Amino acid sequence: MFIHWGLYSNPAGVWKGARIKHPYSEWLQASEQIPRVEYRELAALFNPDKFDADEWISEAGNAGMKYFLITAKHHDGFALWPTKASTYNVAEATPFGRDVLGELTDACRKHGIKHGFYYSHWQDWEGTGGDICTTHMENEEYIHPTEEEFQGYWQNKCLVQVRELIENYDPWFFWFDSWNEDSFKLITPERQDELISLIRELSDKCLVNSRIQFMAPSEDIDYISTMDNTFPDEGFQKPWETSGTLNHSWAYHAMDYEWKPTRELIKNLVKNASLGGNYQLNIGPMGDGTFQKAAIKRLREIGTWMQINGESVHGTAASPLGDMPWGRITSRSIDGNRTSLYLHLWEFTPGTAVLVEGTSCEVTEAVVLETGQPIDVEHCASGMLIRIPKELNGDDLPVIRLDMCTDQRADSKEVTVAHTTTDDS
Ligand code: JFZ
Repeated sequence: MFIHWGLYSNPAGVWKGARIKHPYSEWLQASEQIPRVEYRELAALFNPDKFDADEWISEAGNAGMKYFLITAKHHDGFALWPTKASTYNVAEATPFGRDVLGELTDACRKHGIKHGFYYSHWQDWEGTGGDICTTHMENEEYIHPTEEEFQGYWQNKCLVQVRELIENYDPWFFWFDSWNEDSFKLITPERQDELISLIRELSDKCLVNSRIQFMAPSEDIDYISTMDNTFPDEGFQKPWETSGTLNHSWAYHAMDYEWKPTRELIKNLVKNASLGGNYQLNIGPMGDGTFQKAAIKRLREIGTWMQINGESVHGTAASPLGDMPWGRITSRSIDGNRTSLYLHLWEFTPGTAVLVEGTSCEVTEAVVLETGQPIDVEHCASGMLIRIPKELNGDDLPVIRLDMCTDQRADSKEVTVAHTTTDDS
C-alpha cells in the first residue's frame, strides 16, 4: 500500500471553488502558485479526527498487502512526524498534534507489515532551499535555488530528516522521487552517494529505490520503481515494482472519478508478478483520516481474491514460459525438482481447453485454487492442454495450480530456468 496524505488532502483538488489545473491534488501549491504563507495556513485545518492507524494497516493486510509506504514529506515540504529540522510538521503546526508516522509504524509492526517512507529529497517548496518545479510554479516567489541554497537545504533539512526517520522509525525502505533534468543538476552522483551512505551507515536493512535519481540511478540502489502506473513487458535484474493509483490523483481528489475496476487492479498485480515484480497500490485518504468508500470497496474485493488465490502471487517467481494468449503464469519452486505453475485464466471459454505452450513436464496434480476441483491435463506436441471445467467462471479471475516434476524430461526448456524472486513480499 502506498499512501499520499498531507495538507493538500483537505482542499482535495479544489481551490477557491474551482478544480485545480494539475490532475494530482498533492500538487495544489504548485498548480495554483499559492504563496507560501497562504499555503501554510492549511496546517491549521489539518485535524483528521477519524484517523486510526490500526484501521489503515488492517485494510492493507486484509487486501493481501505486505508493505506500507507513506508520504513522510511530499514536495510541499510538510512533515508527517515531529521533526527537529523544521516546525513545519504535523506535531507543531497543526491542531492534530500527533505523530502520524509513529502511530503507523506501531500498527505495521503489530500486523507484520513492513513500513517505508516516501521522501521528496529534491523538490521541497517550504522555501528553505529545496527545488521548485519549472513547469508549474516558476514566478517571482518560486525560483530555483542556487547551488549554495540547495546545499543548505540538503544539509539542514534533507539529511537531518532522513536520519531522523531511520533513528525514530527504523523503516524497511525509502522511496525517493525525482524525474527530470532539473533533478539531474541538484541530485548529483555525489549527493546520491551521500544519501545512500547515510542510510547504509544507520541501517542494515533499509532499501533504497531507483527514483533517488530517475535519470541515472546509482548502482548501489536496491530496487527499481518503474514509471507511475506503467506495467512493463519484461522484468528487471534488480527487484522491482510499479506504483499505481486507484483512480487518477495520488492524494485524495474530490472530483476524481477515474476509478479502475478491481479486475484491472488484480490483472496489474498478476502481470507484474508473472515478470517477478511487485505492485504498490496507492490510496489517498481524506482530510478526516478515513479512506473513501470507493477505495475500501476495491481493497476488499482484492482481499477476497487474495484470500483464495494469494499463494499464486506471494513469494512466487516470474513465469518460466512467458505470457500466454489466455492469461499469465507465475511459478514457485517446491523443492529441487518440483515446481508449481499458477495459471491465471483471463480469457477462456468454459468447457474447452487452454494450451500451456513450451513444456512437457509430468504433472502430479492440477487443481482450481478456488474450489480444489481437479483438472485434466493432456500432453500434446506443443505443450499441455488444460481442460477447463464448464462450470468455471471467468469473472472471478480463476487460478489453476499445476504441480510438476521438473527433472523428468531433459527436452523441456523451462526446467533449468532459475527462480530469481524468492522474497515473500
Ligand atoms: C511523482 C510526484 O510528483 C507525484 O505527486 C506522486 O507522488 C508520484 C508517485 O510521483 O510524480 C511523478 C514522478 C515521476 C513520473 C511521473 C509522476 N514519471 O517518471 O513518469
